[in-house]
Amino acid sequence: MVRIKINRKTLFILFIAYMQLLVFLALYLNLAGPAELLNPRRQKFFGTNSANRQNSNETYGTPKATKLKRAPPVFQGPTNERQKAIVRAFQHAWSGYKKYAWGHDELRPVSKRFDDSFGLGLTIIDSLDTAIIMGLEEETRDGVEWIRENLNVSPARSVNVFETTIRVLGGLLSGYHLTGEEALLEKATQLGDNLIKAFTKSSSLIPKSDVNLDNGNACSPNRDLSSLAEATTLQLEFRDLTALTGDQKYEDVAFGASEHVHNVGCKKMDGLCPFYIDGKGEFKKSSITLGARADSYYEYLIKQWLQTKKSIDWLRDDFIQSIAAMKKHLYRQSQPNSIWFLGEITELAQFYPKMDHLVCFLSGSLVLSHLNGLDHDNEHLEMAKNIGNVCHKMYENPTGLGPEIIHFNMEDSSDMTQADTYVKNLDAHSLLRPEAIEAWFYLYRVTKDKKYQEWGWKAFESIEKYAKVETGGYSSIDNVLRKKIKRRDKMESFFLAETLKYLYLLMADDQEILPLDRWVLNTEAHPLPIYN
Ligand code: DMJ
Repeated sequence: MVRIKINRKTLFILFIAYMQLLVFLALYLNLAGPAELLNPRRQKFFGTNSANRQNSNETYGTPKATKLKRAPPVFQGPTNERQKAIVRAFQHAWSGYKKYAWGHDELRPVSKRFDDSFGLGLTIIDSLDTAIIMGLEEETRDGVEWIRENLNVSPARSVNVFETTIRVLGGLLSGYHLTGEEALLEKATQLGDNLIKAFTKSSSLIPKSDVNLDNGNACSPNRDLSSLAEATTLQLEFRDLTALTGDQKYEDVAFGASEHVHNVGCKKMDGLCPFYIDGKGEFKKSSITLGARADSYYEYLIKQWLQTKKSIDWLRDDFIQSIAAMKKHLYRQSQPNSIWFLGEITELAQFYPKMDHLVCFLSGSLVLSHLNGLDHDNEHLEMAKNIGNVCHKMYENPTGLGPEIIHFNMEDSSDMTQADTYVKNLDAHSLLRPEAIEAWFYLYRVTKDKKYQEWGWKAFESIEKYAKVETGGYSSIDNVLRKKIKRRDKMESFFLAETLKYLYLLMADDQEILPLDRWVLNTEAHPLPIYN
């Protein structure tokens, strides 16, 4: 009989080999991504892929050891005349861009030239998931091919980290989720590695506002200040990149900025924060607003809470607290017709009855709150409807398009013919922004009230009438109060990424496309999955 002598050292080596085999098997069978193994906190957020399989009726491709991957959903394309018209508008916008600006950032449709402030082929990436959702195969194929063959995510230029994250990183990630095309994830990861330097080169948890995508230099050119929105609207995208790559660093740096703002607390105004924050992470005296520079901070509180499967309580609590503070400090009624709106608090602590078109986004966040059990007395839904309503009022003017900013009359008056709102000349332009239509999309999902579709359709007809440029593309316009329009010669990428996407979703017969309990739309309307 052969006797095998096993000493303690051999036993130890065998034990290690056995453990490695177990880990390898777990990864191979996709029972847990490496990130779950590395970081127990993430396990709470994303669970495991085996849980995904049980709770979903989607089918899965080959399990990849290093990624959380779902099979892309299938989109059937337009099912009614309104949707078909919106798809034609998308194709008109895309073909103008393709003819005169292909590979550049944005089309200038009147002069048939282009703008290049990012150097990233912005419109292709920002629009890609709209083409996918609309079922447009040729546009999708061309877009993916350009990204695969031509996109250089390290151009030698300084870009705004927030804009690049929400539009480009968000667009690449959602494109990946909706197609499964590996090149999109590869580019997203390389871009994430360039953008992350805005955090690693900062001496605080707040990232620099700008980063050079080539040499990694990072700075905040405006007096070392970042806006609240710039620092706290990166987290959905960076967390998704972590979920897909298994590399924890992306989520950690981005979430650090959110945690910092949470810890500072903005207690003076019950959770409403001033819109400037400096390089040391300290808030600077500045206005309080739901509009430019602050808006998506509030949006990402609830959307991060949803993305992380409701596992981080303080995100939910900060959101609820901030809505209560909005009601207390910013939510007012105009005169004489008592129209609810959200105003601002100036640097000098005065209430200012002004509302940006951007503020209309808040309806969506309030609807999400309502749908997810945070709205006990339907107060959030009520507020969402009132904001949807005042955003519709913004569109009641000669062109039927919404201006950039609106002001409200607060003077007591018995003269009921007096106007509740007015638009200053400098604020009368329209960039064809999405937020009002976004609001009506969310409100339609929750109420099924057809008036929201009608409002959206009217806005679309006005876009067709006043913003369409015959030779291709759509243009921002100078003054929505004048029927004799002057074009601004710019087609913003968010017109394709958001405005047309929300219109298409709003008109859908099947309101189960991109169900809101499975997808969270980033602030640029790029859908990212809620992992089970
Ligand atoms: C978009 O880039 C995003 O929605 C952002 O959060 C705010 N502004 C524009 C569209 O208006």
